[in-house]
Amino acid sequence: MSAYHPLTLDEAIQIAQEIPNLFDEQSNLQVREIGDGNLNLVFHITDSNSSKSIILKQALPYAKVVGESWPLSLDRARIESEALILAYQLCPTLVPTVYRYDSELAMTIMEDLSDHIIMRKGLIEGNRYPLFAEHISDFLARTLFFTSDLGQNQQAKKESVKQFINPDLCKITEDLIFADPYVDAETNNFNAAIRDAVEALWADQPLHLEVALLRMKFLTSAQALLHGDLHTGSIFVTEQSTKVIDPEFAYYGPMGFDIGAVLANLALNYIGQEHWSRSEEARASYREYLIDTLRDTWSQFDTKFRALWNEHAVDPLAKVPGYQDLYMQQLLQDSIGFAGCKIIRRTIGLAHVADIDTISDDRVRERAERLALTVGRALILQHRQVTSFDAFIDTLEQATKGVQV
Ligand code: SR1
Ligand code: MG
Repeated sequence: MSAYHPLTLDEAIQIAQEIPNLFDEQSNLQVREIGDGNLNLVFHITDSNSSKSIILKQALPYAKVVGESWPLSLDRARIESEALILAYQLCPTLVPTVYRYDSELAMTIMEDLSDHIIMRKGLIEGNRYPLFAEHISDFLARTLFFTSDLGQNQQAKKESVKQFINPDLCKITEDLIFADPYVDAETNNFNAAIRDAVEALWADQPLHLEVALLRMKFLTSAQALLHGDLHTGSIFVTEQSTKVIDPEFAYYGPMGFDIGAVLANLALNYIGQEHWSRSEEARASYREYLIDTLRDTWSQFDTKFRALWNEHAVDPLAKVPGYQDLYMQQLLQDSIGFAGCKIIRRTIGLAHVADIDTISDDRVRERAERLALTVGRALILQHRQVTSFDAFIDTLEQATKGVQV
């Protein structure tokens, strides 16, 4: 079964059966295709005679969300499996184990995380994840530090940059996050009720200037190996555990892009709580939990990244007085700017988030969408002046108090 083709259910079972030391001969394998993302096939394979199960993920040669008219390189499957393996070396408890990668079939076989829930779903259900900030700040600090020029040999890093050149997937981001939402592009997808606010964004020259600067950074800054798509749909959680999946967008880019993705998606859930069906008190309490998680994520990341720097930096100028503080301030500013871009793209661009899209009341959904645009725009416009993470929280809370439909 060597030449590339999308696998059938039977073929997925056959492949799973042939993996050495995984399922035994008495196994009775069952399979379901469960891919609900935008790009790939995902097979869930279980043995009904034992508790064993695996995930087989196969890249399609086009973007599933659009169809064959949007071709995509199968090399992203290699990038995803190599990024997962690298992340496993740096944070073994925070990513699934990769059992096998097959370049011909563009397929990765990995640990099944069915005992976890996709974080976006968990947040929409109103669950709390008390260890998430600790875990994700570990993931961000370790993956970003040790793949940067601060944390790895600078010649080795250049080889690694080559390994993770990912033009097709970067182009998706360049278009869908840093270009299309700011013009009347065909890929845009928004609620007709907010057209006035969208047209205002299309005409907003000061905003476009800031987006151009962030886009330039995404295009040119090979600061560290990024996950590249670190939203809450790429994170599995339980109360005790966090697992980052799906790094097919991995490439060497600006660190703030990954940090901003986490911040933006927590903020999108906060914004989506406009639809809260429980008591006002319960909504306020859940929003407080999200604010605490946002604060803890940034502050723990900041502390951990600085600690890694103090202990492990290999750059000969790393100890220059003042360098670390300026570096961290730049990271904060980048993270806030990228978070703003991500909030806007998830509101009016091609791919949305269920946190807002599933709000059934039209007026409430419209209010949430307007709030998202207000927050995203404010974050982008101020990002180069920010000196404290409080600016992110203040923007979110003030805008929430102010937006009326
Ligand atoms: C065509 S792919 C649309 C989006 O899905 C992925 O999760 C990325 O966020 C991408 O931008
Ligand atoms: Mg994905």
